[in-house]
Amino acid sequence: MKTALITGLAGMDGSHLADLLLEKDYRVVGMIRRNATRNLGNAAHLEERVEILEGDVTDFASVMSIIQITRPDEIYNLAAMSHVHTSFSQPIATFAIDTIGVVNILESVRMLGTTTKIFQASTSELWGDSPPPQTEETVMRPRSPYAIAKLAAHWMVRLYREAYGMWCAAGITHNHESERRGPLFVTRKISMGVARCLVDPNHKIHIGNLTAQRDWGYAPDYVRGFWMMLQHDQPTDFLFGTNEMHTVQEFIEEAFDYARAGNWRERVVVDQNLRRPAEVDALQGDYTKAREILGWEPQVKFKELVRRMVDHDIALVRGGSATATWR
Ligand code: G4F
Repeated sequence: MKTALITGLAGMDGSHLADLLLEKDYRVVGMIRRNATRNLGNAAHLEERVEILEGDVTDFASVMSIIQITRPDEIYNLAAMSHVHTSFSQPIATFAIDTIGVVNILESVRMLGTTTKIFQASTSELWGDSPPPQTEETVMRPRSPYAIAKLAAHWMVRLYREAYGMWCAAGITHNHESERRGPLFVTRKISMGVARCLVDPNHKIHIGNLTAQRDWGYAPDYVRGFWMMLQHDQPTDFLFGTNEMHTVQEFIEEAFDYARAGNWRERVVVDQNLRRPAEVDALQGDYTKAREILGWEPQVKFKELVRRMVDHDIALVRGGSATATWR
């Protein structure tokens, strides 16, 4: 039985990955931040099936001791401050979590001298304003504190691979969403907003900009790619995307059409306060390398993704448990 350590277990990707690895008979260890109240977030349903250890990726001692105690075959570093807009107001915390976190993992494994394979979650935000479609070879021109922190982490992983021969690699993921997405990301804000519009005639959805273009895929497809990367014999970075690009407005239109929620223009308010100081306009991931080397393909594309999220949130609203803030 293989052991996997997942940082960021309580997040969307962490919980989907844990679901997958448990199906594959892994022993799954999840690292979560110590809080006054234990909050497993998206991983609450896994409490009985995974080993939960409290620690913080920014704290070398806890990272080192968790790796030493659990001796994982694979580490998936998914812990991050992942909200791009927030990184502009919290650049230092973003750097600590998104850059120092992976260095703590790399250093721990290097010092312990184990053969642990390490997956690092890199991001399509690394491409910044490089024109689409992007590939692994596209020039990286990051445009946020988040992207710059992730860029430093990305290069650290590459450095440890080349300098020390360690098995570490980054998955450069384009936007990926699911029913477990946090309510402050635009897709979930829209799917929850549409669901609310069905039951509340006065509900408005506040959106920062309608024109940004993203390559939106389905998170369970992407975590499958992370696992496939670590089963490959060579450590190398892979881009994960769907090679499609849609605007925020198209996401809104699709969600309103599917839910039969009326004219979206009467429900969506463009709110300048939600604009970022610097925007990434267009991201589209050409995943040829992942398809050719790993045999990876996304199963869920744009329309199906919108439908799944909207269906989920309509059920949530009708069940009366949609309490999250989506402003
Ligand atoms: O949903 P978003 O906040 O995702 P963003 O910034 O693209 O980042 C996500 O994907 C990255 C992968 O490429 C990850 F690395 C990152 O951690 C995160 O998961 O915004 C998507 C787009 C942006 O252009 C944003 O400006 O939607 C635009 N947008 C327009 N109005 C909005 C809003 N985004 C948010 N969150 N809220 C709005 O009201």
